[in-house]
Amino acid sequence: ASMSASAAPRTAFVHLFEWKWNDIAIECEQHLGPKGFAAIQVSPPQKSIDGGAWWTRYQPVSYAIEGRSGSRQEFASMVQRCKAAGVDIYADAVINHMAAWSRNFPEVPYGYNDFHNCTSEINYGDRWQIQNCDLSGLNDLKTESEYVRQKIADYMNDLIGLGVAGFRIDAAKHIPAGDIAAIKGKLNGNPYIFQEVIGAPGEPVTPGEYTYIGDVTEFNFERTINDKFLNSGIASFDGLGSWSGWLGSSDAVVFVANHDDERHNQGSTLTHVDSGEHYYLANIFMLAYPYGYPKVMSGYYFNGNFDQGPPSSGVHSGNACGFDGGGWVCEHRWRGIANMAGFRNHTADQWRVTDWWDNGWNQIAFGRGGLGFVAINNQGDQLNRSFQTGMPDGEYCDVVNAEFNETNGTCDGPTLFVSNGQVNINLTGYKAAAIHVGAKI
Ligand code: LM2
Ligand code: CA
Repeated sequence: ASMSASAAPRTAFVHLFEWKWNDIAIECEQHLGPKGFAAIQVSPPQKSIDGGAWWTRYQPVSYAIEGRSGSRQEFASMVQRCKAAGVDIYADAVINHMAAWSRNFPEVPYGYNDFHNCTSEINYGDRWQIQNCDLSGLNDLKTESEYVRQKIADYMNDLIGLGVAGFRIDAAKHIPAGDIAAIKGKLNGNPYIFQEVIGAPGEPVTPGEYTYIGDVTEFNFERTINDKFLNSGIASFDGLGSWSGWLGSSDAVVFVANHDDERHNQGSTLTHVDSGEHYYLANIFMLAYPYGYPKVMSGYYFNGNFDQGPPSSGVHSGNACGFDGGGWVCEHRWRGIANMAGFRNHTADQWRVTDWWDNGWNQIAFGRGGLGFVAINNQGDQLNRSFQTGMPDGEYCDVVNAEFNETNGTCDGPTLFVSNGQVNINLTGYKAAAIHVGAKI
């Protein structure tokens, strides 16, 4: 991606779940580009079964680029407008399966022999079943076949031709790593790839099998961030990144919630629905901490109906974000989340934690090698103390609680002073503060 006003790399991306292509284009220009986000994961762009539920998009019927989010032309225009704003597009590639109807998709075409024929319920203790049987009744493609691989690659190359920079490989655990590698070998250019592999204790197919192809989702992060923010205390994040059983930082895509778990795993996933300030603070933590490539979930309200599709009109076409009274949650625009993308970009050169402090429970603070400093108070008590930051002395905009104007170097809200490397931070319950060298007054 190109550089923002201040030349910093881009290090975080957003899932604009079910957003329309035209709305995404505007969002790139007005928000995501200026805030320094690297990319957007967009909903599956291929033609799907009809119906109002969100999950129809995970039931492909052909590889034509058309559907609820808009036309092929609108998709192409979005990709170009986002690119011009410095934001890449990652397409969600549903390539393990087709829709749950008869094994016949004339528009591709795929016929009976292009599919496996195991229709029994998957036993997750059995590698062969995980990768060859129908996932939730969805027709499982013979990804070992040269013909199927070429059809999938043709689809992905079509997207690459429209300017798509990367892919989420949906249900990657259900595709042998070697098959994904073979498909990748047919792709034009060198797209970014991250694979959705839900690691689980005792299962034979592991996330680590896929890292030689591209990045992999690290579900330990999602589970652990939930447990620590809600139960065991965020002080115990000390050392994250060196824990055994986790992917290496440079292989991991991390997230507080994803579109599945915010619906189906409330209670073991922090969500906008039921986690209140913990969800916000967890996103700030994810963006501050040097582990993995973070993805911010940005969805819509669904009022207890887990199947509910998106609002019929988008944020820029008749609806609005929740904080403006609309149906879209717009987490990526919550100030502390939006501005922590800049924090991560401006601290990327110091990929380490320094000056870690915690109170043994739910208050933490840490630095990023003198380029930034963050404090997170995940309990009701006040946090008021002085911290060593290693940062140059001066006045900084608190980017969780104020907007920094890069053009004229001003801050429209609270600032923090670093003096002799020390900063005093005073937070009431469930608040955070952060400063970085890109927002120095
Ligand atoms: C994924 N990752 O591996 C996606 O993140 C997830 O959202 C997809 O499931 C899944 N894999 C398949 O691509 C969703 C949704 C399911 C839904 C499927 C297919 O979570 O509930 O299944 O998409 O649309 C639906 C019904 C299910 C039914 C199935 C087939 O909910 O009850 O199973 O369709 O008709 C008989
Ligand atoms: Ca499969």
